[in-house]
Amino acid sequence: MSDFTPDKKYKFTFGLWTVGNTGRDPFGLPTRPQISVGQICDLLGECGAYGVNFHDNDLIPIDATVQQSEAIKKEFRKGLKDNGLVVPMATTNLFGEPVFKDGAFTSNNAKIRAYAIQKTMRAMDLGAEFGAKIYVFWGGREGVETDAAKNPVDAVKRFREAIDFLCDYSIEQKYGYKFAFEAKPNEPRGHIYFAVTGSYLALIPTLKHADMCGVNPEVAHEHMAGLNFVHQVAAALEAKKLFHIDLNDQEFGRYDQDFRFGSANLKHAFFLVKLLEDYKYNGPRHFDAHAYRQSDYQDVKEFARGSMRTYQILAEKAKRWNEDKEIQQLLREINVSDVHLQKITKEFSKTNAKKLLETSFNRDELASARLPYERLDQLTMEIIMGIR
Ligand code: DIG
Ligand code: MN
Ligand code: MN
Repeated sequence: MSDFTPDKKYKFTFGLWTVGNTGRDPFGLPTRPQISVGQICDLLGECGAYGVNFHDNDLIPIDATVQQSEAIKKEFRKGLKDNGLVVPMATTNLFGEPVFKDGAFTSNNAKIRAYAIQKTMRAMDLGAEFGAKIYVFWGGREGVETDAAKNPVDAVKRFREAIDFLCDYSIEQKYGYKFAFEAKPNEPRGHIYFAVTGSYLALIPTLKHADMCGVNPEVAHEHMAGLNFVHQVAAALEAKKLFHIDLNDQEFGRYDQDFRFGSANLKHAFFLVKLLEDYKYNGPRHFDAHAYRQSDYQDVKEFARGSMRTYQILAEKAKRWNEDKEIQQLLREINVSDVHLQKITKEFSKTNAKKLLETSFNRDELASARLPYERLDQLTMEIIMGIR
């Protein structure tokens, strides 16, 4: 049994804003002091993380002078070097400043849309400076409280225009970015456009540079929509569009809780880890989450360690599931093949259509096939509960 020391092969990352979260919430003031980017790097280094991500203004405050900016970048570079951390992903804060109160790329004001694109260009420059190759877009303010305010078709067109422009900027600058779109159904807007990962998977083929665009699904955000996150990730994987992933946890029907990975829905977390490991997902595993508001920084480290440990523990359990003889026997019984029929339905032809129409099926016999899912699920639960 491994001791579950964080393994770099999993590329565990955290945002500056995650372990640096000061515990503020919409109803309460910070419960932890703000720590510097250097201190955040030291904390992540101590916990064994692979990398760290940032929004432009997590790193460089929006009104920083050139001198302040250079000093912070110097401290960050030292923190990365001292702790052996890399920066796989960067993103833009297009949701904090009042100017974005009615959206950024989808704002009704062309000047604000242009400013949002400019701010993103500069943030892409900053990310490239630290070697980021994945650029995340989370449209936290791209939405409405009333549909009287904005035409939702115009919103899609405005978002596409911004992304097409920024893809060309990345190409012209030779940044080599892969863009990853992150969905969320609401909060902070009453209704956010592109509410779920599938919304972005539908948009991507309509983009000028669809090849460099993918998704960054987040557990909490799909759970907020009441969806099975594993199925959303499977759709992205199958489409070869899973460019990044935000791991955390979330009670269904709640606001965006951004809990420690696996701390609310262990069974869902198990199947997610199994999916990522079975399909050899090779991107960063980013814990976009934060410690409870009651935690001090000693406990914030436990949040970070716990996120990574849970992932690795579940990866070991997924391996056990794949190697479990009774489970694998049940799967063989459940999955009935028929070489002849599979050949016919694999590709349409007049001959195959004729053969299929001439085939007789015994519905009662087909319906009587056993599906021992209770036994299969109980065995799965016993692996998750640690007694198998
Ligand atoms: C929130 O879930 C969003 C922002 O924190 C950020 O833009 C993105 C990065 O993973 N996730
Ligand atoms: Mn979230
Ligand atoms: Mn996120």
